[in-house]
This record gives sequence, C-alpha cells and structure tokens, in this order.
Amino acid sequence: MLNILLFGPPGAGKGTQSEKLIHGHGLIHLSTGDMLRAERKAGTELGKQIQAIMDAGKLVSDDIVIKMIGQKLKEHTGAVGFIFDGFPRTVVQAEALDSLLAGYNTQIEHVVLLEVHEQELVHRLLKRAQEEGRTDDTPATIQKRIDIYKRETLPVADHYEKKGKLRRISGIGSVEEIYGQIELAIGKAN
Ligand code: B4P
Repeated sequence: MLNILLFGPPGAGKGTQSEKLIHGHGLIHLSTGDMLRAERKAGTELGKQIQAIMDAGKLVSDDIVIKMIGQKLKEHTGAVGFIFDGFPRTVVQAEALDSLLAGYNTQIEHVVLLEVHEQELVHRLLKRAQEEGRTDDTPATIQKRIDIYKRETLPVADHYEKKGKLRRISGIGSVEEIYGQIELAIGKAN
C-alpha cells in the first residue's frame, strides 16, 4: 500500500496537491476538512455541533475526527493506498492513525510537509474567500487557524521526523512544480 500524509498550515496547498496525487496514483483521498464540511452541509446533528467550532478556526475534537477516519478506512478495505489530507492535526490523532493502520498491517510511508510563509498563506486564503466564500476564511479566523497550527499541529511533524518519514517541500511556486517535487520526495518521479 502507498499511504501518504500531506501536511502543512492552512492554505499550504494540501487539498490542491491531494487532487493531483489521487489522479496520479489511484489513491483514496481522506480529507477531514471535506468530511466535516459535508456533515455541515447535510445538516446532521454532528454538522450542527461542529459548525461554530470550524467557523471560529478551532479544531474539532480528536474523538470525532478519529472515528470518521476509522470508518473510512473500513469502507475502503483493499484500497491501493490513501492520501491523508488535513489529518492528523494533533499528536493524539497521529498516534491513533498509527494504530488504526497497524490494524490493517500497513503504515504511513511518507509525510510531505508543504512549507509556505505566513504572508502568502493569508493572501491565498483571503483570495479563496472572495472566490468560494468559505465561512472560516475571514482575516481573524485565518490568523487563529495559523496560530493553532503552530501550537497544536506542528508537533505532529516531529512525531514523524523521529520515525524518519518527514519530507519538507517548498509550497511556493506553480502547482505543477510543487507536484513534481512531491513525486521526487516519495520516489515516484519518472
Ligand atoms: P481544511 O479543510 O483541512 O482546510 P485548510 O487547512 O484551509 O486546507 P485546504 O486543503 O482547504 O487548503 P489548501 O491548502 O489546499 O480544514 C478546515 C477546518 O476543518 C479546520 O480549521 C478545522 O476546524 C477542521 N478540521 C479539519 N481537519 C481536522 C482535524 N483533523 N482535526 C480537527 N479539526 C479539523 O489551499 C488553500 C488555497 O491556496 C486554495 O485557494 C488554493 O487554490 C490555493 N493554492 C494552492 N496551491 C497554490 C499555489 N501553489 N500557489 C498559489 N495558490 C495556491
């Protein structure tokens, strides 16, 4: 199996590069952000609970997202591999993912960290706000999401660096150039 984790601050290009990796390698895309937005859109009880949390730029509870990922792994038993996008976002989530995957005799092979400086992140997300109107792309919420990333999510990079799995890539440049660097980092470039 080829299991890749795309990691980086909000606006680094995780969703964008995930799309390219899915098409390039036939992987199943697991984005907790997309799953949570789908719950909101469907107006489920869970969707109502998480709405305010997401709009405030805070993290949804570990229990909720770990359960969602566990269900998706079960649904896609036999897949050639997964691309994890926006999950794990805390060390608790990372440890849970490691043990979930161990239950299927597999593991994360590559963790790709997309590095983008803060000014560019804010610029991209404000642009997306104009184009897509996402309710968490407001100036105050963007700053909150970046702060939470630094405090709660960056330690996840150390978790995988200790295991020798972390690959750092600049997320500045064209989408194609960055994709080429990811392919090199995961050893899949022609
Ligand atoms: P996500 O959906 O993961 O949102 P994100 O961090 O903003 O990343 P996204 O994938 O959308 O953006 P991308 O960088 O691709 O999470 C949203 C919220 O859900 C979180 O704040 C949290 O509340 C909750 N949540 C999700 N997962 C969770 C978890 N595991 N635990 C707890 N809570 C969780 O792209 C951004 C923009 O940049 C796009 O407009 C794109 O077009 C542009 N872009 C991409 N590449 C570019 C490039 N090379 N150059 C210029 N622009 C580029």
